[in-house]
Amino acid sequence: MTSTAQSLRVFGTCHHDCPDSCGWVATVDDGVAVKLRGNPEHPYSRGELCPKVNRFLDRVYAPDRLLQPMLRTGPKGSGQYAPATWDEALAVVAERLGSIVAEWGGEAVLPWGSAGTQGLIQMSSLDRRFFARLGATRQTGSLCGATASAGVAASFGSGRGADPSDLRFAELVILWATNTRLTNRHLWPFVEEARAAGATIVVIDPIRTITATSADWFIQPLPGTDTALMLAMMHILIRDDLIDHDYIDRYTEGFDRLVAHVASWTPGRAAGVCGVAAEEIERLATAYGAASPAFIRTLIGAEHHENGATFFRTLACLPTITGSWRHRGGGLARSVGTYSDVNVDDSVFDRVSFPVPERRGINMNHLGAVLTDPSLQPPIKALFVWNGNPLVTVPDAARIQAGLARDDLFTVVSEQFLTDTARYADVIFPATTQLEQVDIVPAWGHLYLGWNEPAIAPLGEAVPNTELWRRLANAMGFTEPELYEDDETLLRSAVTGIDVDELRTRGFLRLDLPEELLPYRDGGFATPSGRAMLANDDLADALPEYRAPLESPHGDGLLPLRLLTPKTHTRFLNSSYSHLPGHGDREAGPFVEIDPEDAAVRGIVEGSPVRVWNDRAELILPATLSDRVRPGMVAVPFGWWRGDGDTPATANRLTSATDTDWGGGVAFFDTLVDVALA
Ligand SMILES: Nc1nc2c(c(=O)[nH]1)N[C@H]1C(S)=C(S)[C@@H](COP(=O)(O)OP(=O)(O)OC[C@H]3O[C@@H](n4cnc5c(=O)[nH]c(N)nc54)[C@H](O)[C@@H]3O)O[C@H]1N2
Ligand SMILES: Nc1nc2c(c(=O)[nH]1)N[C@H]1C(S)=C(S)[C@@H](COP(=O)(O)OP(=O)(O)OC[C@H]3O[C@@H](n4cnc5c(=O)[nH]c(N)nc54)[C@H](O)[C@@H]3O)O[C@H]1N2
Ligand code: SF4
Ligand SMILES: [Mo]
Repeated sequence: MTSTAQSLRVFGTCHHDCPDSCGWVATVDDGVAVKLRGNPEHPYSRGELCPKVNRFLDRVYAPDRLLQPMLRTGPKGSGQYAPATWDEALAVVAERLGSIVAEWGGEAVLPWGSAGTQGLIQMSSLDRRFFARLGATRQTGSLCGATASAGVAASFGSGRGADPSDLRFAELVILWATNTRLTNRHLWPFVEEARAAGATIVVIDPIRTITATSADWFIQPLPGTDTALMLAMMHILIRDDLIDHDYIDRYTEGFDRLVAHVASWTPGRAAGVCGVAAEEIERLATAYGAASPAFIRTLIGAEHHENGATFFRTLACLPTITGSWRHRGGGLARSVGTYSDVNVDDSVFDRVSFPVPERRGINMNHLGAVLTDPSLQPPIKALFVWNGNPLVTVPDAARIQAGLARDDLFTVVSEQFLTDTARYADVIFPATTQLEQVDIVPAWGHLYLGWNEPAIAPLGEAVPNTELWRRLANAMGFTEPELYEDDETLLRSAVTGIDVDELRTRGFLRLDLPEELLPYRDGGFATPSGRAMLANDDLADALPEYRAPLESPHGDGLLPLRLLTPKTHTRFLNSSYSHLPGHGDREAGPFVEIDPEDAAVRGIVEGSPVRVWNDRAELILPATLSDRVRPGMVAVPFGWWRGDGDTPATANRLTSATDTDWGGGVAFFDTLVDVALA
């Protein structure tokens, strides 16, 4: 922190659920933040933020920020509230919660928190202790990341991979199921660095994204079919001996079984599954095998399929049989979040001295089903939502809406804005933004920890999440001291081997890891044998198997079009910002992208209002005819919310909440719809 006569400059770190965790500098005049810029010293984000956060101060000081507790006065969803004091609102919660727990037991309470902030303590810390003390149902599952991690772990014993920025040393970079320029934009300069040094950039995505149009080579498989493509690549790599026998002998197990398994996965067979020509698969495999080294970058997109974990497990085999792990610029990178374990141990937040009863777990992705399940014992009678907007971001959202509308459900939401979810709350507590709260931000796209110093005092009566849990504990009459730890104590209790004061002064510090990460150069996989498992007998499929999506029924019948609902807008962060004026895409409104062939047979022209429907919901959207999608599929951007509680534009009303194969994730990209003129 530095100051001059007029203004203060305060280091912070972006809290958004985004791999980049950019460093920033806030300029504060007389207690008011007047400027927010990227911290030019930050080694990864290098002084740049993004189109969303360049205007973060508009969000912080938005006229519709929630700055007081609110009690519902109208019907659920109507958005009618009266302001209340903290004492009044806490008393309402304590009274309702007390009687619910007395009548139904603690498990009638469901916590639902996501990653609205991914700061160490404001994402999740005291909430775990508070809900353990209450004996509430445990939140399990994951909307993001766990399936990818579990998939890689099925091959490597852990989800760990390469440092993404090492792709600058590669000769061939495959951006596989990731929209780098949109979702991970600060990695793009490293991609350009590789290209400037002669690398070829390949994008593999069913959608011709802005990243695809910036690549040298774009491959467009049908959604959910990549495993077939990978099996055929391995077929070719083995057939043409583009593999590293020494690496395979020393550091892997199951290779002979893999060889036998991929023998039938000819390029022709894979072409029939994924809709990529056999010659293109040949070229891809050959380029991958010949490059020294070749780097694969993937992130989250591909996990949201019924075969999502299998995608990652199979992908992990590619750099392993080619031995590209030996080289900087080789291997496979996904989230590097777990590397922060070297300096951060968030399990301290689970440590309590009081006895905690056995508690059931409920997968956060099943929200719609559990809120509407009359047979659930005990039923969910109280729901807490913070750091998330599930009515927009969780699949099967029409069912969630029906659940939230239940008169006998007591819903508490902590928010910065009156989101579609918050409109169903009985009690709303106002939440601070990152400018108003202290935290340490572990990153999942790079290897630096970020410090976040509060730049301004909390606006109105907003409080950080940690303070909310302390106030709720107090209102409930709980006395255990670990429920009341202050933020500084929480932060210091969870970090080790790092000088917190230095982190605070500099704004960021690299994790205590070698400069050259090279996690599997000499084997060292986290499996029982220390070898990468090309076959894994603990899985239902010992060898990576292509399984067509929708093998398990989920009510989509035989509708003809596959619906993808990915992140599309540079100015949205999941559902955040979509209601703020000036965040551009808002005015354009949501739309459905359809291939001209699929449009023509339905009499649809550019701009036609169309019904996009399945048995879960129907959206009426303008059609955009586009070669960004291929025939047989359509795309609706994710993240819109309308703010009147009716959420007609939310893509997740249509999506499937089916589980992924393993890992606790959700397969919302395996959704079938049909489209017709409205
Ligand atoms: N601007 C912006 N940035 C963001 C976000 C945001 O909302 N807006 N969200 C942040 C979050 S929470 C996350 S998790 C990351 C996600 O970062 P990414 O994983 O990069 O993004 P996604 O859009 O989830 O998915 C990436 C791509 O996967 C493709 N895809 C879907 N199914 C398949 C498939 O079967 N095969 C292949 N090959 N590709 C497939 C989609 O078409 C999409 O283009 O982005 C983060 N960054
Ligand atoms: N169809 C479809 N569905 C998806 C995805 C997709 O690509 N397509 N992506 C999935 C992915 S990868 C993810 S990560 C999820 C994201 O799902 P969510 O995490 O629910 O999404 P956000 O829209 O980021 O909601 C975060 C909310 O937290 C609030 N918030 C921010 N900071 C704080 C704070 O400090 N305290 C409190 N109390 N609140 C705060 C914000 O105002 C915002 O409303 O969505 C998933 N759903
Ligand atoms: S949202 Fe992502 S890219 Fe934008 S400032 Fe935050 S961390 Fe950086
Ligand atoms: Mo995510």
